[in-house]
Amino acid sequence: MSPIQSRATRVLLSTVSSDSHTWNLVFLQLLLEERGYEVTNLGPCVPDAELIEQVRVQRPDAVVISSVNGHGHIDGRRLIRKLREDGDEAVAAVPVMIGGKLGIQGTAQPQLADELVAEGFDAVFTDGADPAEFSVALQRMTAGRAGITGAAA
Ligand code: B12
Repeated sequence: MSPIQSRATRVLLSTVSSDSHTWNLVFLQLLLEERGYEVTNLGPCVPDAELIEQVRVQRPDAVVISSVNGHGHIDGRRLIRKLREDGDEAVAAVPVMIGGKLGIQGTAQPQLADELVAEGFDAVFTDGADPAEFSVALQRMTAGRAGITGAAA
């Protein structure tokens, strides 16, 4: 008889294709790992196709996108459209959040969050968003997705 084991919630962490900043990713990886998530960090300047392929291969419970160079709202929009249009239903439906410094006007662009949600993101954290909301949103997005690795024989 093999025991039933629940597994850690798996997060694919990435930035967008234009963004070479890395400490935001390191910070988020450590934060998530500290909270018990299993994190794969794809690093800087990730092409859309590579990110989508990693979702296909790794089947994460959630994707967290971080961008701080100011192009995040443009790259993010393009990326989420491609992801949501993917022919693989599981890829297209993966929960995705984006956060960081997504535009170049700081907190003066509050409409960006609504626009990105309308494009398909499940949650958006613009500059100045409450960090406590991050954990709550991630838990909500991944609720029930952390699966069972073993089955009772
Ligand atoms: C270091 C740095 C660089 C380094 C990066 C080196 C590296 N390997 O990472 C270099 C020199 C390469 C660089 C380049 C550029 N940079 Co730069 N850089 C910075 C700097 C000084 C620090 C960034 C950093 O490491 N912060 C530490 C990490 C831990 O914090 P963070 O990035 O702010 O992330 C936090 C939050 O944003 C939030 N967060 C981030 N992502 C997410 C995601 C979610 C889901 C959530 C909930 C929260 C969240 O949580 C993090 C922790 O608190 C900032 C200015 C600053 N003081 O922030 C500018 C800054 C990010 N850079 C900026 C710019 C414009 C550029 C360039 C375009 C400059 C240029 N003209 O070439 C290029 C872009 C290159 C590219 N292709 O992306 C601007 C972005 C402007 C904006 N968005 O409004 C900033 C803000 C400087 C400024 N004030 O103008 N940069």
